[in-house]
Amino acid sequence: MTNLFDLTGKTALVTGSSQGIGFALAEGLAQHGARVILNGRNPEKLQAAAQTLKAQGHEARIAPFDVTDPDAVQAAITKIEAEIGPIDILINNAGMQHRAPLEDFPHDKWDELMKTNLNSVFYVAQSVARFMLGRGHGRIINIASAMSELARASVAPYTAAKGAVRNLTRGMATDWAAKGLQVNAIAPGYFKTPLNKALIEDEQFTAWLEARTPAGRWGNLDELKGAAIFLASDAASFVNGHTLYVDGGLTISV
Ligand code: GCO
Ligand code: CA
Repeated sequence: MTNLFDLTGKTALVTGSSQGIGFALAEGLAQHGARVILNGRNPEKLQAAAQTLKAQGHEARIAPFDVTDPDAVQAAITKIEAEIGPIDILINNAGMQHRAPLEDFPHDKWDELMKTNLNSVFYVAQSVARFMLGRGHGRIINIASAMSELARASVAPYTAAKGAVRNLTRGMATDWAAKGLQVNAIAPGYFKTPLNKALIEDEQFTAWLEARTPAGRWGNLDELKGAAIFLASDAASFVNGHTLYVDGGLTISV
């Protein structure tokens, strides 16, 4: 009986993976046999994260490049394919948050947020897909958000970007599924990550979240791994354009 979820021998690139959701997903894929390549802009943080995975007996390398710079992305992906090997799995996780009332939202912060949360998903997927299409197989997982479905005050630009990530995922699937690629998204609800530090420290927010979420709590980062392993594995060979919400029921409840 073959294990449909086994990722042994696969190479996975995870953007924004020195900490938070990206690191947890890289760890999850590694725990199921994948060789992982960690990406971020800070080589020292990446080295430390890779060291943590190696100490667990996993194969981990680093690829520091700026996912918002299309030329840097193209050069980095070409280098990875040539020097490390074919990328079988891409997780587009890099993202940022900036909270402010929309009427006061700075234009430069809007541009930075769109570049990091949306443009990067296009740039990295396009560069990686060019290689995957040549091989006739590959799996791309974009990290959307509960905010792909819901909205809340002070994060309208993030909400717009994550809504676009959900639809870009569908668009990628329609362009690339016939050529052997599966492209899907994971939409996390609220997890205790560095990106949410301000929220974690806000007791009022946690009280609101616990009341608003059917599961009644924040998610634990390890609870995101299963969705990534599934969508990265042969078990998802006929799943395309799907957004899988991992949110304790937040997006389906009133
Ligand atoms: C916020 C949070 C959310 C989470 C997550 C929820 O301020 O509402 O940052 O956007 O990060 O995306 O799914
Ligand atoms: Ca862990």
